[in-house]
Amino acid sequence: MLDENDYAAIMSELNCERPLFFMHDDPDGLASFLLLYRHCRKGNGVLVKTAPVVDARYLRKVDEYSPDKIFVVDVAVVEQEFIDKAKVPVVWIDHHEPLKRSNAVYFNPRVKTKSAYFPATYICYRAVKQDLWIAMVGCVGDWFLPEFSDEFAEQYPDLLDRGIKNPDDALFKSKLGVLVRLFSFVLKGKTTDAMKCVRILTRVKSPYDILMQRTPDGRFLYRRYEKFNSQYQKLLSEALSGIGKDKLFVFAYSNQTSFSSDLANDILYRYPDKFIIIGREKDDEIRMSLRARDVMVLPRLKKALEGVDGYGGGHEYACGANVKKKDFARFVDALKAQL
Ligand SMILES: [Mn+2]
Repeated sequence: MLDENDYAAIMSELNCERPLFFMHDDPDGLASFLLLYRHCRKGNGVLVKTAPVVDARYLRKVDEYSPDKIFVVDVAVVEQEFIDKAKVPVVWIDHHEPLKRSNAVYFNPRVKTKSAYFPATYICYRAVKQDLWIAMVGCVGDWFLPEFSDEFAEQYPDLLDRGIKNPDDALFKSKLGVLVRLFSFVLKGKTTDAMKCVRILTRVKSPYDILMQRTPDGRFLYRRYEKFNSQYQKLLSEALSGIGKDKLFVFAYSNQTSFSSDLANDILYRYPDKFIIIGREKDDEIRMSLRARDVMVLPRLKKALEGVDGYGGGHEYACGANVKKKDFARFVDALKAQL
């Protein structure tokens, strides 16, 4: 767990002139960036797409921008080579499995408490103490209902009911959940379009500007959300029509845009006793999101990956994996055998 000294240290790190922020491309990463950026109102953001890794490929972004400091938020891996070659201080705020790196300032609650679960957004909010609504979007996006939920429900009673006591209900039974999906969907599609939405979000004053489309900015974001939401709803009903009696539920699709983690979360909420694999075909691979609630996903995934051409990892009950198409059936069988 981090404490007030850590949060104060994050605040003093933000005291710089040209920060460059690398963020994970999901609601937690986006909200983390927004909280830090909206506090200092300086610098530039970069989306870390595909794999949650900041490595030497991203040095080009550093060269282009010439920052005086680099922040990395909600990205599981920062390679030592990146830190060494970036030539400016690197501040890394994360909540995945802790890694050992030298010459980076590292804030991760799991360094001290292995089992701690606090999204990166939570850490950033405890530091900057502003933009409560953005903090709630990021936390609930990572299935976490923070202690400031009550304060939020008081200020925005129509966005979150005070009776809601778990993140699932916040995600699927409240208007806050719409904002979470919006934070997820506006990051989809072309990076230039996604970054336009990110920039708009740095200046939005109120969540109602978006939800009620009260301003041109809010309307733009909502339209972008609707565009992807209609694709998403189509895929969701297609997936749901295939639900059967088996413990294991596998749905594969080949959309250009990935909705795997959104679909996996949504279907798990409706069918909490299923083990869910949502896979998207891309080139000769299947890229998957895996979820379950009553059995651990990570150890079963590791075992199923033995002897197949693929890799994967993540949290205990929520993982991602990539397997070559030719091995997919064997991978699914290996998982099934463990259920
Ligand atoms: Mn994330």
